Amino acid sequence: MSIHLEQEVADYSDRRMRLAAAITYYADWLDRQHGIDAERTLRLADTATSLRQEKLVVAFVAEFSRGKTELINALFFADHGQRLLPSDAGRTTMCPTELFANADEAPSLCLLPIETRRRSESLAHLKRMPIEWCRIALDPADPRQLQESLKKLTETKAMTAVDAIELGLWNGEDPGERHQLHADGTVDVPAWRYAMVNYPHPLLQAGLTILDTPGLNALGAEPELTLSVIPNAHAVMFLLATDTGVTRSDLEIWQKYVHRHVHYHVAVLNKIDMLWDELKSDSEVHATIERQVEETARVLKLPRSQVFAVSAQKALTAKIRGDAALRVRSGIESLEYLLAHQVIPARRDMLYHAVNREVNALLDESRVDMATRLKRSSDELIQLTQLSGKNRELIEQTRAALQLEKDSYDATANQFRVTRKMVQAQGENLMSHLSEDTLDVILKSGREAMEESWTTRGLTSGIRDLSEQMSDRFQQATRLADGMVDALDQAYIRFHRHHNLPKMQVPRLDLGAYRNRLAALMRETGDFCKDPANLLLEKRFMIRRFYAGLAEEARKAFSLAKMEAERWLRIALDPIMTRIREHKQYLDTRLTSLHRILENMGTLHNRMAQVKTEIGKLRNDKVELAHISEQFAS
Ligand SMILES: Nc1nc2c(ncn2[C@@H]2O[C@H](COP(=O)(O)OP(=O)(O)O)[C@@H](O)[C@H]2O)c(=O)[nH]1
Ligand SMILES: [Mg+2]
Repeated sequence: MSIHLEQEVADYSDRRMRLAAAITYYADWLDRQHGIDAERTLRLADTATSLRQEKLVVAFVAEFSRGKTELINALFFADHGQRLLPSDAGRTTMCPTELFANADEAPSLCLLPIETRRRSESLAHLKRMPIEWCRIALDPADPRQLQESLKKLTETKAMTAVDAIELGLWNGEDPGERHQLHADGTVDVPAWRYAMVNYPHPLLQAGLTILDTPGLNALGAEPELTLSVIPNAHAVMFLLATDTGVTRSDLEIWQKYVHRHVHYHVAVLNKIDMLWDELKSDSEVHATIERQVEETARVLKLPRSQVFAVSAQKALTAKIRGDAALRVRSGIESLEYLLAHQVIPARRDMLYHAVNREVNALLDESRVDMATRLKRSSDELIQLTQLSGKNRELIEQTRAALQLEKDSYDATANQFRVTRKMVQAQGENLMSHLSEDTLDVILKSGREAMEESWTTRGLTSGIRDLSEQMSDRFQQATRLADGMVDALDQAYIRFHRHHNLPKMQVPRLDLGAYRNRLAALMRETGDFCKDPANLLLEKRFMIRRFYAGLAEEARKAFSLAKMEAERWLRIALDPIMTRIREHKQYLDTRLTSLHRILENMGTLHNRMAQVKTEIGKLRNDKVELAHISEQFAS
C-alpha cells in the first residue's frame, strides 16, 4: 500500500478525532456556564459524535470483469501478500460488497441471500435485520481462512429461468444472455444479493468504506445502489478495460450511474498490460496506450486528466513482490496520488469547513455572552464603588431607578410571551408538514397512481405529482420558519434596544439539502420510468421494488428534514428564553443587594467583594474560551 494513501487516511482520521475532541471540550465549557446552553451543548455533542463516526466512501463501478475487485486488492489490500478479495480468472465477485471496519462487532462476512429480492423491503431495511443474513466469522490472523471465506462472494446457484427473469437476474430476450440457459431450464445466478465485510484493516479503521459492485445487471436490479449508495459515495471510480474498449453497456453504466455523480468521479482504463508488447519499443507502447486514453476521454466527454491508465493486476504483483519498476509501469501510483491528495483532502476540508462554520457561529455568541456578563458585573462594581460612603438617600434613588428599569423589562418580557406562543403554535404547524403521517399519505397516493397507470406517461406524471407534493411540504415548512425568524428577530431587537441584551441572530431553517436530495431522487425515478425495459409486464415487481427503495429514501430525507426542523425550533427559541431569564435574574440580584445595603450599609463591601470574585471567574472563563477558539482557527 502506498505510503501517501496510508498517511492521508490516517491524517484524515486524526484531524476528525482532534476536531471532535475540541468540540467536546467546548461543549464542556458551555455546560459549566450555569448550564444555560443545554441545547447547544447537545448539538455540539451530536456534531462530535457524527465526526467520530464519519466514513469516507469510495465506490468502484463498472461492467462485469473490468477489474474492479483486482484494483481494490491492488490499491488497498496488497499488504496481504495475496488477493484478499477473489478476482483471479474465472472467479469474480458476484454481488455488491461493502468493506468497512466496525470495532463494535467481531470481524465477519455477512451475506444476504439472492431470494430476498422477491420481497419488497428495501436493502436499508434488511440491513437492520441480522436474521436475514448468513454470517461467517473472519479470522484476520489466518489469511487462508480469510481468503477461503471471501470466496463465498463468487458463489452462484442454479435457478429456473422463470424465477431468474422475475428477479431481474436474466433476460432471455437478450441474444447475449440467451446462451446461459441450461438444458434443464435453469440459469446460473449469483447466490448472494449483497455482502458486508467487517474487517479490521488500518485504512478501513481510519474511516474508509469501499464499495465493490458487479456489472450492469446488478446495478439495474438493485435500486438502492442507484438511488442512495452510489450517489452518497464521496468518490466513484469507473473502470474500463483495454481489451474491450468502451462498449455499449460500459457507456450505459457511465451515463446512468456515474456521470451525474456530483462528487469525484474518474475513469480508470485498466489492463494496460495487455498492450505491453515486447516486440514494440516503450515509446510505441506508450503511444498506443495514450491513444486509447484519449479515445476514452473523448467518448466519456471527460478531460484527459480524469482518465487513468493502469494495470491493476501488475500493480498487485509489483506490490506483493516489492518490484518498484513494475509498480511504476502499472500506473497505480497516479491513482493512489489522486485518492491521497485530492479525494481525501477534499472530503476532509469540506467536513472541516462545515464543522468550523457551525462552531464559529456558536463561539461568536459565547464571546458576546461573556462580554455582556463582564460588562454587567463591572457596571455593578462601578456603581457600588460610587455608592460607598454615600448617604442612604442616594442609594434609595439608585434602587428606585433600578426598580423602574426592572418594571419596564418585565413588561417587555410579558410582551414576548405573546410572540413565544405564536412561534410555538407555528412550530407545531411546521412539524405537521414534515410528519410521517403526511409522508405516508403522499407515498400511498403515489403508489396507487403508479399501480393504476401502467404507461410511461402515467408513471411519469405520477412521479411528478409525488415530487411536487413533497417539495411543496418542504417549501411550506421553510416559509413558516421564515415567518418565525422574523418575529423572533423583532423581539431580539426590542430586548437589545431597550434593555441592552446582546444582539443575536436567529439562524434560518435551511431544508435546501433535503429538497435537493428529493429532486435528485425524482430525477433518478424519472429515468427509471422512461426506460422501456422497466415497463414490461413481467417486471412490475421491479417497479414495486424500485418504489419501495424510493419510499425508503424519501422517508430518510423527510426524517432528516424533520430532525433538522426540530433542532432548529429549539435553537431559535431556547437561546432567547435563557437570555431573557438570565437578565431578569441579574436585575433581581442587583435589586436584592441594594435592599440589603439599605437595611445594613455594611453589606455594601461584602457585595463588592462578591462581584469582584465573579469578575475574576468570568475573566478566567474568557481566557479559556479564547484558548478553545484557537483550536478551531486554522
Ligand atoms: N491482464 C489483466 N487482467 C486483469 C487486470 N485486472 C483484472 N484482470 C483480470 O480480469 C478478470 C476480472 O477481474 P475482476 O477484478 O474480478 O473484475 P470485476 O468483475 O470488475 O471485479 C480477472 O480474471 C482478472 O484477473 C489487469 O490489470 N490486467
Ligand atoms: Mg468483482
